[in-house]
Amino acid sequence: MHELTEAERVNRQEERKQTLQQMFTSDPHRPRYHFLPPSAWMNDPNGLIYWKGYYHLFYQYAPNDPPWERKHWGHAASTDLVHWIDLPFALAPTPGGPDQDGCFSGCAVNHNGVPTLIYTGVRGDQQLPCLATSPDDLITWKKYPGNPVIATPPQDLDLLAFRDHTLWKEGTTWYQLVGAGIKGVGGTVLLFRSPNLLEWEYMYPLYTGDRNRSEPAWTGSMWECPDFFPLGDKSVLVVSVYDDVRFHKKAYKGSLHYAVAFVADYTDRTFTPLTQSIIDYGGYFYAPQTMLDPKGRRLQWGWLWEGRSDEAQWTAGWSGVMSLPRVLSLSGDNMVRFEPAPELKQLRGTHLLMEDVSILPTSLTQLREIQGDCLEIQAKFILDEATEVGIGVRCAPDGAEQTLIRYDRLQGRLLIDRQRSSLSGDVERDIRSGPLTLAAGEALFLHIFLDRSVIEVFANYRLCMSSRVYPSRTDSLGVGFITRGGSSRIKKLDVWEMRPIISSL
Ligand code: DQQ
Repeated sequence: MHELTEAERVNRQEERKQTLQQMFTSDPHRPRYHFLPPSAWMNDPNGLIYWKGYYHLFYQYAPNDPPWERKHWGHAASTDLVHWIDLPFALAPTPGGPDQDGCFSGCAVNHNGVPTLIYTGVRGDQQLPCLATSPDDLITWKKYPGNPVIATPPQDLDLLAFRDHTLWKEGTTWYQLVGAGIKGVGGTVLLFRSPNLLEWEYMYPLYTGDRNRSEPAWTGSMWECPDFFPLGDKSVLVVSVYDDVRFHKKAYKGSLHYAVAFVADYTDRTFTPLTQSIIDYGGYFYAPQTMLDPKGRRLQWGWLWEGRSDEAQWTAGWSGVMSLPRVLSLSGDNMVRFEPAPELKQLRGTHLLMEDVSILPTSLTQLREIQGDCLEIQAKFILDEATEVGIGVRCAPDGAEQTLIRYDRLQGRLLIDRQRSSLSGDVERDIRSGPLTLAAGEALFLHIFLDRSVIEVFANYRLCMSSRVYPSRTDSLGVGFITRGGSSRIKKLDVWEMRPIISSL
């Protein structure tokens, strides 16, 4: 076969886009109000920044045909955090350059009025920080000819990996953390400083984990995607935990990979953690990054990966969803709290409100008034004598398919039970859980976003669980309730049908 000319290549891409557009219209699992790229593979959010009236969301993107390997930076912008405009990709690997095999994750800053990215350039086994600037308000990017801006990882450490970046400024000095892992010790973040973002001096590991601790305190062998930011009167370091021994290519699944937040005192470039917690216990939320917006809010997005086989993803023509934006705050006990951005309310359509609903300990009771696969649900439960309460979503009328979001009061855990989420054998179906202890007299408040194959749960705004489900039946649309060990009540229930956001192809 002859090499494709540029015109043939563009033509072929256009045809492929049209085919995909038709497929996506009838794809029952493709989310309708979460951000997704036009097609193909997406992973980490990158370079989040507010610039001249727009929220800019860059993301790891493999726009070509499967196996979706060479990472680009995709780009979208929004004025309201809900509707996104797809923009041309921001970075692509440069043949022969230090990023010829991939433009991996990184961040964006405003450097004296110049939008500037630091990202990981990949060439063979080498992964090093590279810089790019935009002359036109973030639409096109020029790579610094002297890339990489750090020529080698620190030589005095026996490192497993060295990639991904977070930047901040103190006075006139820029600081950078690079994600890494010290062999036999654990994940670490390496501190560098620079007067100009181009010349960097290595300082020391700002903080290092211990790979030998067990879950949920386990923090793995290597830390990806560090994010370091002030929150309240503390500083927060978020890292994505990765393990070399247990890691293999298809292992971005399950509890082996999660993001951890350390809330800390940070003074004189010394980091003293006060608390450590897992950001999302659902098993699908990874590589989060935050940005500060003009309202002073700390907003976070994460990558929600798929819970089905590579083949199923390739057949679908897309993989990976961006989480909804979460607003972060700090609780009195130095834990991070998460709430969905209030801007999402504009997507609410038909509304069902019910008060003082009694739930009896029978089988799943489904609502007759509302159903759907794109819903927002808020439920305030009074447990009374029940030991367990829960909400079922994506339920078939006969219950053959159902996904349960259950609270087990005796264990003090919230569970997403996907054992019957699909009749298809080709998808992940298990139970994931996270800790949630209610104080005496505290109600259970579940705020759930269902978007076809995506479920994001905020429990009392202090525990998040995100999951993926792929029901096979077109009538798996029901919403229901369960209670066990005794009856319970829902003091207030709100359910909204959610409108789609239209993303161009
Ligand atoms: N994915 C990126 C890396 C990062 C990992 C490559 C986390 O930069 O370490 O797409 O998902």
